[in-house]
Amino acid sequence: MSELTLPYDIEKIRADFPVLHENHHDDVPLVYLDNAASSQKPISVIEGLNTYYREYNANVHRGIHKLSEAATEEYEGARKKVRKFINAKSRREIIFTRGTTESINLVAQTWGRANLGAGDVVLSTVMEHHSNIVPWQMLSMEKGFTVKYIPMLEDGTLDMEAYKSLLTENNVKLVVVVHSSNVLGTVNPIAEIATLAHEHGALILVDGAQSVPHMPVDVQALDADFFVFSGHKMVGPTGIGVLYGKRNLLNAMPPWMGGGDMISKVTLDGSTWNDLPYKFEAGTPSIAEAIGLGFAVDYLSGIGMEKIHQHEQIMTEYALERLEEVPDITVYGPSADKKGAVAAFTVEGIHAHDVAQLLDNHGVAVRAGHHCTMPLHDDVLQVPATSRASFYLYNTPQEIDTFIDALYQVKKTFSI
Ligand code: 7TS
Repeated sequence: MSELTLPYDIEKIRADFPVLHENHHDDVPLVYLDNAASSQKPISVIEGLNTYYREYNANVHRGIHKLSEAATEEYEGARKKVRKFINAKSRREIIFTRGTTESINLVAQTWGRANLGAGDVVLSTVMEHHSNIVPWQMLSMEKGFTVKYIPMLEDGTLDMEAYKSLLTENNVKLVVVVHSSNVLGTVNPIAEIATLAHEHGALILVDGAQSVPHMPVDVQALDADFFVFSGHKMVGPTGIGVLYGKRNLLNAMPPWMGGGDMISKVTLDGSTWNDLPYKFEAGTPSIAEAIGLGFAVDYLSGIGMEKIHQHEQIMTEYALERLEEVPDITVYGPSADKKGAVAAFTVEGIHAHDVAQLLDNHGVAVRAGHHCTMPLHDDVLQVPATSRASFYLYNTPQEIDTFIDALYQVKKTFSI
């Protein structure tokens, strides 16, 4: 383990995250391996929120007073930071939402409602998070289109041949696909999936909830029509997320929620809509949270997404190697070189929830359950639940050792 060379000074990074140094279990330190659910926050983000509330809290786009101007400047500044971070062409293509789930529902309720009908197909995958299945199922019940699913190969990757056939055989209007799976870690070949979708006249929506926090993302290089993600998984606050959309598509879409800020003119007989991005940001937005997301982007960019990705690859490879040593363990998903920073596993004879519960006694925080991917668990993995360790920029090889030691203790408790 000590031979592992990390791309940055890990102790310096860890010093930025106060919660990692809190005493949660009296005598054992916290080993936080539930990053796919939500990440921890650095001081710069926590202080950024604090400073906003203490020094320039006001509504945005409304006041002509100094405080409102300061809040608006930071809020719009965050939008510019996000634009640069994912290489969108214009800040107008960055819509602030509450998170990935809301971003997908927005596209379903606006683009979907306007463009999908009987005879059409929305193509999803069996490895999607529920948030990229259920909104399409809900809309399909109303509009009469069909939701179909790209199957997977044995190695945990998407079946690209089946994808091509599904595109050829159906009137596919939209492909909705996760960039990096929150359970298997599979990183899907988005650029290739997008090219094929476009060749067949379909658009593509990419769920980047597990990619934007962990690797460099360039929405133009991927040629994604819509790309969505959440702030809280990328060292930012909860309650803020992003919908990126190509400008011509967003311009043509009707608004979703009506109210303040999203209008150009309101009369008692009808209304007209504001320009992008405000057309999709009705009401007072999550101001502090957007500003906090801006600080999160600054923090990640300051380290460099390439380096963060490199660090996580080292962690994932090491974790998989150590998990392999432990008898009676099944790890799901592709090999480390094709995988994000996730290891979902089961221990023979012990329920996934018991594994997580007992690991917690050793200070090791993992998640157990179906991780909002019931079809993946039921139809592909054929287990009701998995335990999942997921890594981020502040995790260390020593923490993986602690996790593995704790796993041996769990097995001992069950005499396995
Ligand atoms: N898509 C993926 C791939 C996700 O991993 C998640 C959250 C979402 C969408 C939804 O994001 P939200 O911010 O709108 O909730 N995934 C998880 C998880 O794996 N454990 O807890 C939340």
